[in-house]
Amino acid sequence: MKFIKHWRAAVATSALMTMPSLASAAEANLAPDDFVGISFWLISMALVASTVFFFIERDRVANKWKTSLTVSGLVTLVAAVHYFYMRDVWVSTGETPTVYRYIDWLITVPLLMVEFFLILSAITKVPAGVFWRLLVGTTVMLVFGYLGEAGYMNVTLGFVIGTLAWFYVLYEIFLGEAGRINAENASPAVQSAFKMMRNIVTFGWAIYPLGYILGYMMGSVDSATLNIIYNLADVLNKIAFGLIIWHVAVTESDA
Ligand SMILES: *C/C=C(C)/C=C/C=C(C)/C=C/C1=C(C)CCCC1(C)C
Repeated sequence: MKFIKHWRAAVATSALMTMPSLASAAEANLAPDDFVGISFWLISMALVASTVFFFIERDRVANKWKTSLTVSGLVTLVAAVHYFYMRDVWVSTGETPTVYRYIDWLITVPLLMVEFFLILSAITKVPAGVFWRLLVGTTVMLVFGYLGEAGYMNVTLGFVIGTLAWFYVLYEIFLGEAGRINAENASPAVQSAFKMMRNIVTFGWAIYPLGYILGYMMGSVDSATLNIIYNLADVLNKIAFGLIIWHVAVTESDA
């Protein structure tokens, strides 16, 4: 108890000491009319809450579903930390934090894709090839997108190769082995989750290559609009995607 009291006092003192310096850096604080900045804040907090939710709910589902929820929680955790940085870049400079987005995507997108393998693995035996194709396909998509956007290779070529890799993973989950295993072996609940997740990867994910074309290649969308769209897209593509998995895990565990 004594220790906690001292510790509390220490925290309070150091908080007071940092306050003047924060106040003097007023331009680094969120302005009430900075709606892009506010959207960065909102999604940061929603991602933190989702992470806690997925990790706690892991207790509630059958063993074979736990890995899926762990991965959902890791996706929102990694994204939350990146959003803290992106929010700071935006609020203090008004610039688009592209490099943080790509680092975030490089970790979270392959993990999201591997969820297809994991939910099928909870119900049947799935060849490791499915895992690797989903992982490598998404990684190639992002690496070439980055090389194009950062100017290490021709912008259009980077975009074309990235898009082909996206089509490749779409093929895998619609018509390839993953799609077939789902159609032939999955319960109705798993099939319906698989379908919703597949639609997210098709339509929700299309926002990013569109942003690349309109925002980066053509310059016809301003960076504020683009950031709001990306921020909202991540609510669907990371949090709602995780909730679909949570829902099927709970349904199948209770069955
Ligand atoms: C949570 C973040 C997600 C789901 C991000 C997804 C990003 C993409 C689907 C990016 C796709 C791109 C292409 C299909 C072509 C090349 C340019 C990219 C990387 C923007």
